[in-house]
Amino acid sequence: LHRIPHPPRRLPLLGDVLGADRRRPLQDSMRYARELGPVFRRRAFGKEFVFVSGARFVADLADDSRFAKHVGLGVANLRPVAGDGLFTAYNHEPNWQLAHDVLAPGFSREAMEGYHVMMLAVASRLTDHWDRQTAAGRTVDVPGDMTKLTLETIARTGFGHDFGSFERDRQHPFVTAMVGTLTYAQRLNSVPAPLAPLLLRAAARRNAADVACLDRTVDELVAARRRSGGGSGDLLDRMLETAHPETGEKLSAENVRKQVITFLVAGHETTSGALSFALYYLARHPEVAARARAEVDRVWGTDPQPGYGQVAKLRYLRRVLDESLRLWPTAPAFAREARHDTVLAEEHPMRRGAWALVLTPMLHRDPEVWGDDAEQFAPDRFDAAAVRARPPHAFKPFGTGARACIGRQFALHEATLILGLLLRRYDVRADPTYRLCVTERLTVMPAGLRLHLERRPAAP
Ligand code: MNH
Repeated sequence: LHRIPHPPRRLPLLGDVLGADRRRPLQDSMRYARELGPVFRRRAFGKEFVFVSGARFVADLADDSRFAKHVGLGVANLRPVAGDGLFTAYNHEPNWQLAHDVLAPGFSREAMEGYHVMMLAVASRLTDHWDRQTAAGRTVDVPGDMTKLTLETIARTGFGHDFGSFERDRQHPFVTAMVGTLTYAQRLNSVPAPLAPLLLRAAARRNAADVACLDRTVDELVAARRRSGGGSGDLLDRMLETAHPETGEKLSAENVRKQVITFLVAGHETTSGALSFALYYLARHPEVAARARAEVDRVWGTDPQPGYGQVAKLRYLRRVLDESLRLWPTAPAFAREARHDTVLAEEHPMRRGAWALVLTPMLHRDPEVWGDDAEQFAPDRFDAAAVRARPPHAFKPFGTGARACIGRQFALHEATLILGLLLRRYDVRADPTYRLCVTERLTVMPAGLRLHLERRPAAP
């Protein structure tokens, strides 16, 4: 450990906490990575935390035979919310494998084709809303409306549920509670664990109320499904009815509750951020937007309902999305622990159970892989030849290995579809005074982003 660089001034107990930006722990750590390099450590409340962002080191951490997901920091803090649900389960918990095997077919190609039509239906609620805003000469609230869209999409496709987000003046209480729990889980990292009940007493009480709200929402949703006696074979049906193909085991009622919360949250918050950042970059780079729009016009024509297979054909638009996820991967860190004593990249000895946090946005800016212009938005980095020329583990917006994102294809399909529909329908203009301001609640989001839209005359 002593060979790993750390910030110069360190206080007893507090460590490197002074001067830290407690509302933006990720961007704070990104600053340290820029100063201290691809592997560094910070000390807080008597503990050392190792941060990794060099592609060479992350490639080694991605070796599943030596490393596995570590449930720590923000993820561990979400255990009271999501329990042994898929995202927060410990590797050794039997419910992980059980739920993974039961739910994975819910993300197969056939399943995705079924979601596509529902995604289009939700998209039309967004464009109806944006048409009205635009006709009234108003700008649109990008992160707010992307959150409505992605929540309705996962609720409809996965659970046959309608939160009515676009018909409400304020966001749904489920979203308020979710943002509360994510913010609280992040804040827990900024105080010494034993003092948390004291220092965060009021916040802890609010958090308990938020968790209760999430539980209540989900319990009602599940009860409604049980009353109606089965849906269309969606994620919720799988959770409630499907037995494991080998063991015949089913998810328990308590575990179903945690999975529903997990999927409703993980299934929309990060996709909302990804869409918001992509729209930010599209508005800032008119030449990129023009090229992407020309592709949509060419591939989709004026077909008002592009088919499932039409989405993956938007190759350039997909690069725009990848490049946005490179600069701002919306789940911006993941942790890896050593499965047994090992040496990281033949340099740093790690004991069994020792772990490190991968700072994905800095991995995605490693100049050795991405070049000296790594901070620039340039979608052509993702053309096929450039991707082939890069080492395999340099781009990790969906994590890695057995515990990587199960919803990746879902998110990419939804986001590409929506960006295609929006580019075809509107010209987007950025507010020239807007400065990118990234808020953090374990996830990242471009705060306060509003866009000025104009309907394109001939667009369907
Ligand atoms: Mn998703 C795991 C990023 C969309 C459901 N997701 C992860 C991880 C990352 C991630 C990173 C791994 C975290 C870790 O190692 O600790 N996820 C994203 C991003 C998007 C996203 C950037 C959108 C863009 N995720 C989605 C969607 C769903 C989903 C959509 C569901 C429909 N994600 C999950 C679940 C896990 C996960 C569930 C946990 C998987 C597991 O551990 O088995």
